[in-house]
Amino acid sequence: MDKLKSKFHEKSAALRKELRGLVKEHGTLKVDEVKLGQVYGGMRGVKSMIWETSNLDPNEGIRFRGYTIPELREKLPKFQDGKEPMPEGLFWLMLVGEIPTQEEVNWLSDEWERRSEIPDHTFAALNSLSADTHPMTQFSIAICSLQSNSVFARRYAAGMSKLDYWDATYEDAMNLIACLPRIAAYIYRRTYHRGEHIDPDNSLDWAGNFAHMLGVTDNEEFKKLMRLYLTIHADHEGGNASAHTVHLVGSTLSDAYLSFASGMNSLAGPLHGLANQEVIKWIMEMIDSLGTETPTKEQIAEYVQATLDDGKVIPGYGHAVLREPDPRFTAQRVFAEEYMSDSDLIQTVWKIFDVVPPILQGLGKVKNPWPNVDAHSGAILSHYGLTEYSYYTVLFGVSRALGVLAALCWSRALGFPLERPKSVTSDWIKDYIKENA
Ligand code: CMX
Repeated sequence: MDKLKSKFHEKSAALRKELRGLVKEHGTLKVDEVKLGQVYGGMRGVKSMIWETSNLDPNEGIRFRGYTIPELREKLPKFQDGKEPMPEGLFWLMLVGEIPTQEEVNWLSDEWERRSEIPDHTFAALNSLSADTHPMTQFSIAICSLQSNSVFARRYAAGMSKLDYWDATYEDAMNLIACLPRIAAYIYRRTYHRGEHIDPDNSLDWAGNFAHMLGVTDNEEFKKLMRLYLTIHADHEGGNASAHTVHLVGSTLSDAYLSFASGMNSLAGPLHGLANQEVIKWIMEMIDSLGTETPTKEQIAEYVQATLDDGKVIPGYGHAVLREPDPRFTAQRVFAEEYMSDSDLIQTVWKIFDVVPPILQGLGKVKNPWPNVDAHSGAILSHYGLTEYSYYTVLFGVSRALGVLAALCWSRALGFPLERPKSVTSDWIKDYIKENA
């Protein structure tokens, strides 16, 4: 058994034992109460699931196993003498709760490279799709097509014991994560570059190799960006739509491939991950409509107002949990300040940041007027030549695999049951009000 797997087994078996006792002793302890507004309001804030890999504070933002993004940038191992963390290190941290050594992260890079062979039928499935199929649809189909490799599905069919679910899920998670850069790059090249594919460079790390296979630019900064990008998008606790979808589907014992593909279909919605393409589309339309690449704050304010008057949301702003600027936005801003602060597009993103919050605050209903992760990413990607914005959510998806699949390993190891909350009808609610209000 490899070192990561045996560490995970040791830690998860100990927690499983502890939790059994804890639930037995305190199972009736109230941890929350649900209000009618939450029942009709998308279950905001209802504490109803366990997610070990990260936690989201409304004001401070995300912490991965207790570490903030600036701390991860400092503490996680780097590729060669680079400054950005390697996503391999974050996966290790999320899975076993320890910052790995450089040697451990290098091992994980090599291990993912070893597991990265894609079956021919996955390429054939992608090649059968029309080139205008949305990249997220292609991504989801490719992931489903890989499911024939599922160790969990094969061992389940052969009568695997419940106690081994964690083991087969770990194998699936590792294999799937290993394959994602190649698949995602294949989708990019077939959709936007006449199917001229670029072979992997196995001297590179997971994120660096992905950047290489995308073939957008020779600029080494783009590899650094991918390391940062694939780290900061990886996890956002368990209640967000894509993570929760993976959790829900996984709770039926669907394997990691089917569960993750479902999560990607959820990420593909414009209120969630697709917002990263919507942001840059909205900015480009604004630039076109104003006829200038350097709009003033006054011009931006008018355009924002016109968007709201048309009954649309301002993409990249607002959040269901956060109540302050998203630290993932700030991390990208810090990167942009270092490498491209004189870009007109980046300057526009920063002006939008000054203009939008007071306007949204003025509406009196928006709970969080601040930018989220999606407000910044498109401008940085465009700077390096990745201008095909309908591809952006695939990048988010590749990263999101790290968190949701580490969490799926925990769900299987802790023996979580089928998820099945209770629904009621509006008639039931009306009767309840009559009797209780
Ligand atoms: N622009 C305009 N109106 C907004 C808004 C925005 N950016 N954010 C929220 N509102 C509106 C809501 O549409 C809602 O209006 P109605 O009452 O008329 O329906 C009202 O403000 C209250 O919403 P809220 O409680 O503040 O926000 P929610 O928790 O319901 O929704 C979110 C959160 C992210 C869906 C919402 O802020 C939004 O639509 N933002 C734009 C899309 C976006 O950037 N999504 C990406 C989020 C991050 C990610 O998952 O990747």
